[in-house]
Amino acid sequence: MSSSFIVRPLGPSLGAEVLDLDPASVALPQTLAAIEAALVKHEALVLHVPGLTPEQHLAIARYFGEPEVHTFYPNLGEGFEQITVIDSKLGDRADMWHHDESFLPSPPIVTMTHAQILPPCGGDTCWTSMTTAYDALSARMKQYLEGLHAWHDMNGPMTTALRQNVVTHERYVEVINMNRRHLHPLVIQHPVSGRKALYLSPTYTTHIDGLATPESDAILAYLHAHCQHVQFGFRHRWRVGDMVLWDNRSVLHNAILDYQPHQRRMQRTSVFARGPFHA
Ligand SMILES: O=C(O)CCC(=O)C(=O)O
Repeated sequence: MSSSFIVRPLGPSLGAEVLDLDPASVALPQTLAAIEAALVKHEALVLHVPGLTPEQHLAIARYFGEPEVHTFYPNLGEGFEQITVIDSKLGDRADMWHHDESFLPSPPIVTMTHAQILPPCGGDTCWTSMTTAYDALSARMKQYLEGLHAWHDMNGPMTTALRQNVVTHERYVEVINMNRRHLHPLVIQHPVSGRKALYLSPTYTTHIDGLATPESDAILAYLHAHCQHVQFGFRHRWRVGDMVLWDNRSVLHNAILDYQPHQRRMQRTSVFARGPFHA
């Protein structure tokens, strides 16, 4: 059994694929250490693992951190509660730019999604590199953002979901009452690479703490537009059996909703850091 593989970059800012991976070696510590190093470098990493078992999926997740049992989505059931199912047939999708659950005090650091059922075309996922976006800011803007914090809130997307009939009113009220919001620095530092990244999204970030509303709105509008420049992005066209891992401290992602009425079903796990989620 070989634990070595080739990493081929897929995008200039982020994204790479792992080639010649021995499927039997995928959950070995030495393979996972090499996958982790490639993930830190490339921020989103595609593995071609059609035969991946739920046991192997969880072994990969446990290597990176504490796998989450997701509050909102169904899962694979007993023994595999940490493997969440996102199935368009149930109305579930994530067609918005976001870091996973950034409204939590310590949001997931890595997410891994394994494609199960795909539409004939469409259903791609996009990522944007928040480290490259940060690097491209002017020195003046970097200075301005230093020390600022922004609120991340679950209520806005829940209201959108209610309006789209994706959640019931009972579920909406239940989630709103959880009061899921948290203040995070606008710029975080990756604990392994040391790179700085913007930490904000049009989905969850409501405002910058301590600024007047028009100033906060103008700065966030500028930063959201800046982060979505195509040159910071990477788009993956899925094949059944692909697993993409991404580092939520370095990227935003958005799963394009352009395939209805076809089905798209993914199995995914996100993991929490065992220590602080940023440096
Ligand atoms: O379905 C996808 O491609 C990604 C969905 C998503 O946003 C997630 O799993 O966090």
